[in-house]
Amino acid sequence: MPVHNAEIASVFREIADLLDLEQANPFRIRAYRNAARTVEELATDLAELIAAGKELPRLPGIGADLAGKIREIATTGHCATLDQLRKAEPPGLVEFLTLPGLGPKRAKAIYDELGVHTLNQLHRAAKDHRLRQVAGLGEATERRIIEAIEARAGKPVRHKLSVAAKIADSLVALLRGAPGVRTVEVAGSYRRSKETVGDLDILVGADKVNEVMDRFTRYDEVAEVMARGPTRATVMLRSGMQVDLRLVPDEVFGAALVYFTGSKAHNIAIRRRAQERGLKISEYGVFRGTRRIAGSTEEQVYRAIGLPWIAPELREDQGEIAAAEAGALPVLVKLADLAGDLHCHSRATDGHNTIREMAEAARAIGLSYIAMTEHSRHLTVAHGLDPRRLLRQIDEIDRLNENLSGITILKGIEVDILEDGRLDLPDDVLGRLDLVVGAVHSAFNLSRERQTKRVLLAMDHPHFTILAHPSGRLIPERQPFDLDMAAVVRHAKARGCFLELNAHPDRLDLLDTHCRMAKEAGVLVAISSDAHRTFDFANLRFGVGQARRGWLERDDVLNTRPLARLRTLLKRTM
Ligand code: DGT
Ligand code: CA
Ligand code: CA
Repeated sequence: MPVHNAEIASVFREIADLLDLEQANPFRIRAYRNAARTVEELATDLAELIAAGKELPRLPGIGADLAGKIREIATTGHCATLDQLRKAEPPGLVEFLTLPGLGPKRAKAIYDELGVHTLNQLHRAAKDHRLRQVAGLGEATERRIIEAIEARAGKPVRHKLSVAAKIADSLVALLRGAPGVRTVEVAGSYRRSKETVGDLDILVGADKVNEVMDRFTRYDEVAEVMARGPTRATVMLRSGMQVDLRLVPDEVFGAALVYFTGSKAHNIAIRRRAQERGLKISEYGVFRGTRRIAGSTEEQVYRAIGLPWIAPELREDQGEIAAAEAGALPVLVKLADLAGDLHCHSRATDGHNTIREMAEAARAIGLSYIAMTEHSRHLTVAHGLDPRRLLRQIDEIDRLNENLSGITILKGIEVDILEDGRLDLPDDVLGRLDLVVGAVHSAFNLSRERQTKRVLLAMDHPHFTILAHPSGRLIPERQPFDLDMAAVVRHAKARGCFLELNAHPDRLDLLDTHCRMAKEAGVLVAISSDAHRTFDFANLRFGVGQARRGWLERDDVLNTRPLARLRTLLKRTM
């Protein structure tokens, strides 16, 4: 079985963790961690290069020793160093290290201090809130550990949309390449752009059914073929993603696509509507008696029950059927509608590229402006900017703007909203910026009342423009914090501020329901990448998907405006 970069990276990570347990040389540990990141982010498959007898590319931080290990892992699937290190530690502890969110120090503390020696004991200890007795461990880690252990025990797991997208993209490419294939559509929650996906549901229209089935079940990421029939198959991929594939005849492709796109609630609602009209609707078509009156396209299916086509992102039985009936469906915002991006970082703080590189990458995907919004000093882990460094960056941006064509860099900041609602930088500095994106990065556990007051106070600040990732959630590990979003939306309207929809796949925050609240209140939403490297602009697609789930149209989105219009909107009048 071929080894992929992600697996090489995870071997390196485990080695680093085990070396850390042994209190080995920190430089050696860091070298493994950096190598893991480098390998993981590489676009080319290293095992493939090696199998093809090619030289490994020269990679930063990967010398002869690590290159040798890459070879060893890629060709044998094992790593002698790792095996040795594993033998030196108790097996329970080695297992703890494979859980997300449990680093070596904490794992060892749990093992030694709490006398917790197996995964079962760890699960119990987390449920009983005993892990908190270890310094640095809190409720969030306990919850994450419980989730990870339960996921392993076969309980359902959900995958981030970005993870699902990578898998879906490769599967679509694989299947489109099969002989006789006419159509491939990924349906289900993925097509509805839900922030997490339980499994992928793929529909294929093709002549040569067996060839498609073979190609699918022999895909090299398949860990197990769970079921295979003449027209459907289910596989488990090595990533833990389950994929259902169905071969569907052309005459009913549209009906199957509607059915398997869901949501279940939407399906039930349209079935009821069909029944009211004396029709039957199923994955095989819309029927009057035994006669099929629609099936080949989605448009036909909806038309047969008296509705215009409804975009997948709206299919949640949240009013879309009434809106369709009334001819009042929104014309949803599209990726191509975005004119710019109002939140990104550079190497000056925790980003990985220069400002110029970020600007050029944004221009390359068709944007005409970006705002640099580095972290502010309070966020020390990100090396946040103090006034002096921010002023220097302002000058740098002025110089860059003189030299760049086709893209304008706006001057901004992602300023921390402190616990009392003050902003983390002085007024005179903030006043020199084109926009101020304010963010909560600390004290997530305040009461609803205090958290809300904190955010409203920040918005009162005359220079405040956009509230970044309003709920603070991180998928899957951090729930939204307690905030009265209706009050925030009202206040944004009153103060002339905007709300961000952070497109990072770990955030997708503004939540869809809150997008709708903003739209109804007339508060514009900024769909922002929060890019930390040039290729992060690609995440905008997930932000747009989420905005569409929130019924947003082009005019509901701040950064669809051309630059001149945007500048007017950014000037606070209230
Ligand atoms: P997921 O996979 O949990 O993220 O969510 P979905 O929506 O992809 O759900 P999944 O994979 O279980 O099924 C795909 C679609 O098939 C679902 O959105 C609607 C349809 N479907 C599945 N089960 C039922 C059902 O019992 N009744 C109806 N009406 N539709 C169903
Ligand atoms: Ca699904
Ligand atoms: Ca499914």
